[in-house]
Amino acid sequence: MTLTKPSTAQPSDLDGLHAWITENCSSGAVPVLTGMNGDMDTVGSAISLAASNSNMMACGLHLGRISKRVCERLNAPFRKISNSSDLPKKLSAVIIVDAASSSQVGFDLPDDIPKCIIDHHASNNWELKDCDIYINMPVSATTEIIADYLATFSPETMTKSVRELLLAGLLTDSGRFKHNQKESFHSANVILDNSDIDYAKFVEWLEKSVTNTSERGSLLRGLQRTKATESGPWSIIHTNCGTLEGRLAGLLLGIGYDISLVSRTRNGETRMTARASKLATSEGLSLAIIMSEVAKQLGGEGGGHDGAAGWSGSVDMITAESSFISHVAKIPRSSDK
Ligand SMILES: [Mn+2]
Repeated sequence: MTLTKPSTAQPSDLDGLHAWITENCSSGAVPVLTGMNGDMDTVGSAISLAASNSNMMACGLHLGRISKRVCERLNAPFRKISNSSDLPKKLSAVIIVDAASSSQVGFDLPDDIPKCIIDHHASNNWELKDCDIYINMPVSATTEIIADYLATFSPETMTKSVRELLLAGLLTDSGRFKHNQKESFHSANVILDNSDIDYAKFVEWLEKSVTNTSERGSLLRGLQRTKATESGPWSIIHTNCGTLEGRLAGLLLGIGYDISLVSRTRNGETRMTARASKLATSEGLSLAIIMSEVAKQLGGEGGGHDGAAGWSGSVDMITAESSFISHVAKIPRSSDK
């Protein structure tokens, strides 16, 4: 497994992206594939981009909880597939949005056609050929790249529905504008400018996340099992939970620890979900790097962002958590120097 830091894209890369899209969409169908977690950023990016060309179609394995709600509200076109044989037969190319490696798509990609990757993760495992194009910008959400692209090259695509998809992706990936860079406010303005979206109303609707009785029970049991530990200069609060790990990790971080970690094991696969405070990431902690290190040590897949990352693989929970905690201990804290 290689971990390469992509060279940061320049705004002029969007010209290259547009040329690639124009060329490849002229000769056949181009599916826009989402990451298999189906989060709002990947789904919002795929559907919005696909709206700009009739030869594109947003496809993926899964719609996450928020994505499903937003797609239902907007009646947004998304094709659920289970593997590459569900894709149209004559493909001219494929676009993958918001995924740091081919394995994050969840099925084997056809390898005889050009691919375009549009992403914002800090590290990646893509293997590229000459006909491929890789766009990576250090933004808080992939929908920011798509918004920039559409506003420049296809402004007529920026309908109210597309803008809401883009905004929902940005809101969720930036933690409701809590851990984004200042440039994200520019993106938000590009998305909202000259639209009749009622911003406050939209946010309120998006925030309304209804949990059912069994999910609340699961979260509550997760809270009851919570343990705190010190790992080197960092404080960690951790537990395990059968569902909604991201939600629980967010709740736990609110208590004031540097890091929250929530694990779950199902059918021999363990999944870890971690969140870190802004203070911790500003003092040198990167959960993306730690999860990649865990993957190097234990196998499986790990990565994400400095403040939010995950790992999954086939070891038991104790082994996975121990690996995570021991990697955290090795990171120096800049305020300690
Ligand atoms: Mn994203």
